[in-house]
Amino acid sequence: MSNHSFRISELNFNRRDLEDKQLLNLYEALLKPRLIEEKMLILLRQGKISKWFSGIGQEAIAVGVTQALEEDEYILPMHRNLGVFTSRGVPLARLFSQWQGKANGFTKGRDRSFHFGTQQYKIIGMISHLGPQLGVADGIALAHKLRSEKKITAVFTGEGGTSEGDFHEALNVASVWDLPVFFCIENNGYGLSTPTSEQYRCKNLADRGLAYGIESHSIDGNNILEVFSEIKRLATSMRENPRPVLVELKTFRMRGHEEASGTKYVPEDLMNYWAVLDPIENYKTYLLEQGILTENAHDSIIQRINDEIDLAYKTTSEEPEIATNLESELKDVFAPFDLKLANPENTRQTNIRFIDAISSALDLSFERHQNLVLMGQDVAEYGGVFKITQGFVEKYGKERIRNTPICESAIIETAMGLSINGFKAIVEMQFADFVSSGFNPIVNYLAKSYYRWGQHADVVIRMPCGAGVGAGPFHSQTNEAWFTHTPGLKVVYPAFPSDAKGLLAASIEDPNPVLFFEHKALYRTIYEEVPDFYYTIPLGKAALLKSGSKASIITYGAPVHWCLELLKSHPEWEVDLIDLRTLCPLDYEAIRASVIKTGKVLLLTEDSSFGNVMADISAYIAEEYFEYLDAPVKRLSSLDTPIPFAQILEKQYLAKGELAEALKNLLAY
Ligand SMILES: Cc1ncc(C[n+]2csc(CCOP(=O)(O)OP(=O)(O)O)c2C)c(N)n1
Repeated sequence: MSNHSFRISELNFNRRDLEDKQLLNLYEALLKPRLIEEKMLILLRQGKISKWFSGIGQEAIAVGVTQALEEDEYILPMHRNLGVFTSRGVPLARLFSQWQGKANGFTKGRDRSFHFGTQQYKIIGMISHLGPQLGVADGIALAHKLRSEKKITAVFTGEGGTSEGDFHEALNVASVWDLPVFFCIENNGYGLSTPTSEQYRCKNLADRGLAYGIESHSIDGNNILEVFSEIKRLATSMRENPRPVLVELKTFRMRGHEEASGTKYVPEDLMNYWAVLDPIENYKTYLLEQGILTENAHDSIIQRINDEIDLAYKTTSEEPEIATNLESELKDVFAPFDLKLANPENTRQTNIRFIDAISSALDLSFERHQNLVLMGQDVAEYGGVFKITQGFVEKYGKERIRNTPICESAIIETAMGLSINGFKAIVEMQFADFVSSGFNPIVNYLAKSYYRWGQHADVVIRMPCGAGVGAGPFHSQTNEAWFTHTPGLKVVYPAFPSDAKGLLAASIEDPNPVLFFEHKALYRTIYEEVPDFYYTIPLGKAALLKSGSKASIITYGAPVHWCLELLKSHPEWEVDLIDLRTLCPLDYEAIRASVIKTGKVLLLTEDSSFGNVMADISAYIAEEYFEYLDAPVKRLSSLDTPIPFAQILEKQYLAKGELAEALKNLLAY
């Protein structure tokens, strides 16, 4: 026998103070997902649905937890938790349409199975990566807490998912912030083919709670009355005394990981052992023995549920295939947003640094958006490593200016959860380089959420970036191209204080996820007259800084200043200098107009060469405006090496040293 060591020798049902009607309701709630699954297995064999992750034998967990929560409390289920959806009363026809990729589903055919959320039913579905929703639950719970609402949030993970970093980060954040999150580990013995012995080495996963300072409990996951009563008891106490609780619900996966993969690797005796512990059969026997249920009543419940299933299935079958619409496919990558331009009458200006402009945009945005929260390492009393948020705690309080543990993933997920539950969030990366530790939720959760099921991600991630400061490979990167490649993210990269202020304010207003790049070398070197008041600059508009007819330099960020410096000593080089300011959306019109005018283009970036943003702009110009060109499109980027530390090496790395020569050659071509 595998070491799925916990064993439930028998199911002892204890009704406590539950009335007959409640006991029967729980029974019916258990039966529903089972009967739907039986239907799905038939349809799967007939090739009418694509994939199925069975929860047969595990229903007591999803049903028990959902029934124990208030209807307006969020639940974040996993792929086997059909019982969450049925217990919340999600119409079956919509579920079936979802699984068949039809329009009446929840994702317009854009995602499959349980990969969707619905605010209407307060269910926030998973993404395939399993772990990220644990941190999202933190954010949802934080939003409740900030509004002083006595609500808890329940989130599921399998025991396999507990090996992911997201699990540990999410538990830790919930612990240090006392967030009322129910972390429910559904331990079903196997993660795909991997038994628990190869997944973790603690005796019970519940024991992990201790390491995070979190109360934890083990629950017999096949016993609906245990699950329901324990969760209800704990939920009541968590609402009064907000804190996370970890529960390990022990059960077994009775079918393959998904239907096609089978269960050959599961020892037969283990399967047999669990088969007799079926949560529905045993509960039925209990109800019959207690005289609460009769066989006749049982048959009529089955009939009623099956009728509902058949009717819903008929509705879905008659629904046509989804109609394709290119326009809406492209449009739905971003939540609609109409920036109301703010341009104050009073144009008093002060000469300030780039860094002050960022600080001012944040400050004014905090005044303007009462639901705005900032999270980052050392951003509170310490003011952030660049001191951009100095004094903010005194002004806006610790609840809105939040120091975080070092856990980029969970904090970005928390930001997503805040957005789901009505807040706006800013996450400060201490250095843009560290965003790699939060990459997954950005590119998979935040970027795809609106397209998948219409949930915007009102999150700005601030990215202090860039080289030229002698900081070596891990504090110098300009990693915008990691994100411009991913549909669903906006990417902003200002070069001047006034732009930084207006674009940051606009990014915060925008309900979509924005990566906001702030070049560290500009922070304290670039000054400008900047309006004192709140104003916005729309994303997606480049700035023409110099106008000339001989060539176009298209660039952004620190290289804008390299160009200005160079052109100062070469007034005879009459060029268009375009500062893109925003990389997504990109101002194609500004590029077009300049290329047509000059016929020669230099595309300049600080980033290393292969696959940077300019590679695409180059391809765009070559494809669309070839006949206007008087020279090959010239790209100038930094070396394809990591960024070296020693100043002399860094200087050699940066494209700046090649700029004068490259421009001279282009003009002479
Ligand atoms: C990050 C990531 N790695 C691998 C997978 C592939 N995968 C999907 S489900 C799964 C097993 C999950 O096991 P567990 O969390 O115990 O949940 P269960 O399927 O047993 O309910 C694996 C390996 C994935 N979806 N995401």
